[in-house]
Amino acid sequence: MAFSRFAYAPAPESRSAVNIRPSYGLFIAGEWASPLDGGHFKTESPSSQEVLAEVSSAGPEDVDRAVRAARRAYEETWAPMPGKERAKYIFRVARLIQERSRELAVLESLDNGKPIKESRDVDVPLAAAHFFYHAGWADKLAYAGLGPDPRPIGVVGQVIPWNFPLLMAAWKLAPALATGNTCVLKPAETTPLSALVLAEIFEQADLPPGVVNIVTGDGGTGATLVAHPGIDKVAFTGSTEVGKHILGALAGTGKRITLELGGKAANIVFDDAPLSQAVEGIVNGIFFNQGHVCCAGSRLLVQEPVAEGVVEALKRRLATLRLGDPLDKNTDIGAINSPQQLEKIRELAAAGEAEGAERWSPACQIPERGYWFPPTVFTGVAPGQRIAREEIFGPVLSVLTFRTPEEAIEKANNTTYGLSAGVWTDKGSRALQVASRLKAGVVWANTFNRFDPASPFGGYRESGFGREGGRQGLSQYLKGALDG
Ligand code: TAP
Repeated sequence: MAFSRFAYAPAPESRSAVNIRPSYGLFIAGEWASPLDGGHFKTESPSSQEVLAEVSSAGPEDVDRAVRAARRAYEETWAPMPGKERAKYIFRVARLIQERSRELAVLESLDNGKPIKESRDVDVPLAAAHFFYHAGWADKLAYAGLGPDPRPIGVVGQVIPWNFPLLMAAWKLAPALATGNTCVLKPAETTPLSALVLAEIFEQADLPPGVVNIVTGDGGTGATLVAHPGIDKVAFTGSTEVGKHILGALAGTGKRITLELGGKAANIVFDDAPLSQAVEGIVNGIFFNQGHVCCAGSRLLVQEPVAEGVVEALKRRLATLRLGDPLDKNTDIGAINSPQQLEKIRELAAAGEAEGAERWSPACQIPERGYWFPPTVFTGVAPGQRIAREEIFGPVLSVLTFRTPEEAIEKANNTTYGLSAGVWTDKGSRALQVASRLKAGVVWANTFNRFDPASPFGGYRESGFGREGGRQGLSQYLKGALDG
């Protein structure tokens, strides 16, 4: 499915690395359980629409069983266990993720639609890195600057989205486990498989029963989980809309909550930037993972003198990207995760055209089956247009221009979100000065979309609150010395 000048021979990763079961139960108290009052649903591959497996949907009784199992494990096993013993389990999980990395990468690309080179080189290694990093903290919490006697919060309900299914599970589970909490995790309905293989890994690692429970299902299962009275803390990653709803539903319950929500990041390119490097950064910022990235650089702010050249170079680069089979090692752009998401991207792109922005995509062949959207660039975008304000969560870039640093900062901050931003300039002082005035949780300088478990990640304003990663992330799962 190439649309570049060069034709690459197909180089598909073998599916033989995965052994998908025809059906999966719920993972509760260390066992695979059939739903008591839920049902079943099918998960399909977005690139081929092939049904991959039947998955259980947890009803209220199932969620209750999972929360009770987590409570028992919390009280009897996990919280009383010395940190150095917990560390051994978490370390083992990290090693097993590495051992099963090929299988996990293929599975993630099948279920999510993302290119294998991303699942293989980004999602899976970073997931292992999160477990390794947090294994290291488990016996050192008293030295993390979080008070002399930091204690776990209890049972945590965790709800995650479909864009980085395994990685988001790792972001949630690793710090919670390191700090002595037990978990009930709900993966997204369209991408449950890697979390279920993670459950197999917990079995392999002999993680005590009930320490992690995985309840698959739709948004209703998520709502039941976060509302369950046996949950002490909710950690949610997903859309701002659902995040606001959860925040409202939890008001007055005394439950702790962290929300990692949407974004509309500005990627700011100054005229002194290394431009070819910046073009790579722009491509990585928005077209990586089909733009299914909360911190995607979906607004390009480029300084006027170089705007035309940057856009031309960007278009030339986009014309070389390959869209198609996610399992092909040469694929750059995979499938859109679901028909609903494809519809949302189409609707917003049509709104961009209707509002007068100029739309461009490289010539490309769209596969007949599956859900696809070509990389798309809008130029002549005005700050008030929907494509400049709303999160598209797809491979769509809105280009705006600026004259002065002041104007760039004002335009970058002109959003209800505040998750991430990027600055491209030759001057270190300018990068630091601009970064300090951007209202975003993460600011990358001369790079974009870089992640490290030691680096805290999270947002401001409608992008949520709380941090994941680093000691800041640990603190979200601990009762500090000050709050008893
Ligand atoms: P959502 O529709 O919000 O879904 C996220 C998760 O919440 C899914 O597991 C979903 O289940 C579940 N859910 C839906 N309604 C719920 C409810 N009322 N109560 C509890 N749980 C509920 O988001 P999405 O479309 O999957 O993910 C895309 C969004 O996530 C984007 O806005 C993106 O920016 C954001 N995101 C943010 C970050 C960070 S770190 N800030 C990282 C990744 C993604 P179903 O899947 O079954 O609907």
